[in-house]
Amino acid sequence: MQITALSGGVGGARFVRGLLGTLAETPATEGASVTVVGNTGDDITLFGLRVCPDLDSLLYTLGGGVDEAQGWGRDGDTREVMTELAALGVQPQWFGLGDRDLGTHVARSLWLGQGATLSEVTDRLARRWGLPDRGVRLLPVTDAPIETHVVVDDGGGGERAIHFQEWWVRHGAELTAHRFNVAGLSGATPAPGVLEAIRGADVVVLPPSNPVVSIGIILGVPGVRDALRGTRAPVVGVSPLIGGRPVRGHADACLAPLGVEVSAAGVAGLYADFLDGWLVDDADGAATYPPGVRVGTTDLLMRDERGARRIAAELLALAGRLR
Ligand code: GDP
Ligand code: FO1
Ligand code: CA
Repeated sequence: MQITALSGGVGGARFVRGLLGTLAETPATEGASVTVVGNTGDDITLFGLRVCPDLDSLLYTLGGGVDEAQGWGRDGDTREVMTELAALGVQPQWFGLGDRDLGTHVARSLWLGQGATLSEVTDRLARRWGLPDRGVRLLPVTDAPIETHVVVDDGGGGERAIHFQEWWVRHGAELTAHRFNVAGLSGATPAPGVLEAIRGADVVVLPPSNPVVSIGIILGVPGVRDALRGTRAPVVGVSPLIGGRPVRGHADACLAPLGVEVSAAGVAGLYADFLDGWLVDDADGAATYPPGVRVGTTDLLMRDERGARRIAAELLALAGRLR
């Protein structure tokens, strides 16, 4: 069985880790492989280094090297380099890069500078983390450098665009977002293998990732949405909202500028043109969902890896790919 997942960072990575656990413990899915298409709209260049937060969360989580409490960054990391940069007066200091994590960014930037594509770089990093041995292929959604920017008030009656990470991390998403602009998106093409992974899958899964700045960016890469509409595989997803609220992060502040209801049903509406199945929390079962979408209910909180496995199994069952 070939499973393709479209993923953001922490929520997506925790779900995919659970999916791998479910596949490993279910005899019927022996030999299944998973292609993960990762969001790159969060990517940012800092101190001359290219940082890809969502790809890195996937690499570290699936590879067993993530800081479990944060869900991003390396386990056991230190901040010696950032401390030295602060002493040198180097900005910005609002984005904290750990020393081990910096190794990833140095290697990535070096290889990109030598002419490797982001796909090739990601493949080298994935091998370092043992992903192929776990049946996982990690693809950036595009090799083009794309960046999500957030349009906010400039304080003088006009508007200004800031990098998504500045809005999210520095300002805690508290500046009202008027809209999201994704630099480079309209001219971007899907990375090698992305469209094939969607068209050739037995099932396409949407983890509980941010619908606007994670999955929304992936869907915005020209060709991806059409591939989802056209694939013969069932497309099934997990709601990132429970009881009208994000479990973590600021998905509510991301949905507001789109005028979309902050609910499991509102998010399903964003995917209605290709969605076959939608797994929501028990608390959200009574809402009205887009016609033609098969809705399943369960406890959607991933308290631990076992919980993520259970949710992944329920999603595959909803898609008719388990039991
Ligand atoms: P990010 O890139 O690190 O923000 O991660 P993602 O985009 O992959 O996922 C973020 C989303 O995951 C948020 O909107 C959360 O509400 C959602 N999320 C996190 N933990 C859980 C959980 O346990 N259950 C569900 N259903 N959603 C979750
Ligand atoms: N999130 C924070 O809230 N503060 C940080 O300082 C921070 C640093 C950071 C460094 C590397 C990395 O891969 C991720 C990092 N994140 C940090 C998380 C991340 O940028 C965001 O949670 C997501 O991109 C939001 O989707
Ligand atoms: Ca992200």
